[in-house]
Amino acid sequence: MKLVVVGVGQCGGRIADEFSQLQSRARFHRRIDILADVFAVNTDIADLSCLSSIKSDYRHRILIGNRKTGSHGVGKINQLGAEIAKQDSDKVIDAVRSAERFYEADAFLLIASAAGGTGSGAMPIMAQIIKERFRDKPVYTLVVLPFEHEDQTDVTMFCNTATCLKATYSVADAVFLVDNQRYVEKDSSLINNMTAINKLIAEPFYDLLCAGEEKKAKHIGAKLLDAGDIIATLAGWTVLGYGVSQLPMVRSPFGRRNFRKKSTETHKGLQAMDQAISNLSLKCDPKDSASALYLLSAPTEEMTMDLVKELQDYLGEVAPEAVIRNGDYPRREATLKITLILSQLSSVQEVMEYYDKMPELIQKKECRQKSSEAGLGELKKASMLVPSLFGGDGS
Ligand SMILES: Nc1nc2c(ncn2[C@@H]2O[C@H](COP(=O)(O)OP(=O)(O)OP(=O)(O)O)[C@@H](O)[C@H]2O)c(=O)[nH]1
Ligand SMILES: [Mg+2]
Repeated sequence: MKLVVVGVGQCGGRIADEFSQLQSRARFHRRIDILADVFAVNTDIADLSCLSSIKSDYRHRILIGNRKTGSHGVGKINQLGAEIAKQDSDKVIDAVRSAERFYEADAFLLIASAAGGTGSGAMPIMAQIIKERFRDKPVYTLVVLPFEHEDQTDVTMFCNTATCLKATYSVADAVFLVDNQRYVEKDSSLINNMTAINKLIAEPFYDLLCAGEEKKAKHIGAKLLDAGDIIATLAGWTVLGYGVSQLPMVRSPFGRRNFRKKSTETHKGLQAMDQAISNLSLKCDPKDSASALYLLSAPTEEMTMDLVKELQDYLGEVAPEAVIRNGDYPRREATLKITLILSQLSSVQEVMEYYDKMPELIQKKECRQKSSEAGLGELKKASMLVPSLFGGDGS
C-alpha cells in the first residue's frame, strides 16, 4: 500500500519525518516504495527547518499563514490554525497533486497532535478539503493525544483535543488514535524523548505497507495482505498494536542457519499477538471493534497452518464482534512480528472523557471571563479620580 503522508504542526511534521525514514528503509532494504510522497505543513518555520528526512524544498515543507503568525506558530489557538488552513489550502493541494507518485497512491494519511494549535486546527480542515478534491482515495488521520500531565494542567490543550477529535472524526474515513501517555507508561525514559516515541508510533506501519508492495516471490505471502484488505478494514475510530518475538537461531548439521522448529512457534506467535494487544496505541476494549486485521511477518518455515489458526482463534476470542482479515509476510529475519489493527470501535473511553468534560470546562471558562470583566470594570471605576497624563476626562 502506498500513502501520501501529510504531517501538520510540530508533532505531525516530526512523525511524518519518521514515515519518510521508513520509506528510505523500504527502498534501501526491500527495493520498494511505500509512500507516494511525504509533506510537512506548519505555521512555524523553525519546526519545518528541524526536520531531517522530508525533502527540504518549499513544496515538501510547506509554510502556511506566515502573514498572520510571522512564521512563529499559532500559540495553541486552534481556531487560527483552522482559519489559516482554509486560506492556504491551495498551497497544500498543489503540492499534493504534484506528488512524485501521486497516481500510485492508495490513500492519504494526515498526522497531527490534537492538543496544539496548528495541527489540531488545520488537520481536520485539510482532511475535509483533500477529501473533496480527491474523491477516489480514502483520507485517514493519525491523531496524537497529549500526555496526562499536559491536559490535566492546561485547559486549552484539553479543549483543543476534544475539538480536534470531533472535527477529525466527522471528516476522515478512519482516525488512528495514538496516546502519548501509553508510550511513557511502558518506558518512563521516553518522557523527554519524542524521537523515540515517534519511531514507536511509525514502526507498525512498516510491514503493513511493505507487504502489499513486494515484488520478489519469496517475500509474497500465501495470504497476501494488500491495500484492499487494509482499506476494507479501516473505518471510524481505530487503534494499532505491534508485538515482536525473537526466534532462537540454531545451526543445522549442514552448517546452514535455521530456525528451531517446535511447538514453541505457536507459543512465540501468541506471545507476539498478546504483546500487540496489550501495547495498543490507545487503551480500549477489543470487544468494541467491528473489524480487525493482523499481519504475521516471520520466516516462511515458522508460519505454519497451526500458528495461523491459533492466532485467528485467539484474536476471535479477544475481539468476538470483529470481522478479522489477516495476511502473512515471509521475511528471513530471526523475529516473529504481529501488526494489529482494531477498527470500527463502537466505544472509546478516552474520547468519551474528553467530550464529557467539555460542558463543565466551557462553563468554568465563561464564569472566569465574566469575573475578569467585572474585576477590570471595578479597576476602571476606581481609577476615575486618578489624574490623567492625556488630558480629557481622566479615563
Ligand atoms: N508524539 C509526539 N508528540 C509531540 C511531538 N511534539 C509535540 N508533541 C505533542 O503535541 C502537543 C503539542 O502540539 P504541537 O504539535 O507541538 O503543536 P502545533 O500543531 O505545532 O501547534 P502550535 O505550536 O500551537 O502552533 C503536545 O501534546 C505534545 O506533547 C512529537 O514530536 N511527538
Ligand atoms: Mg508548533
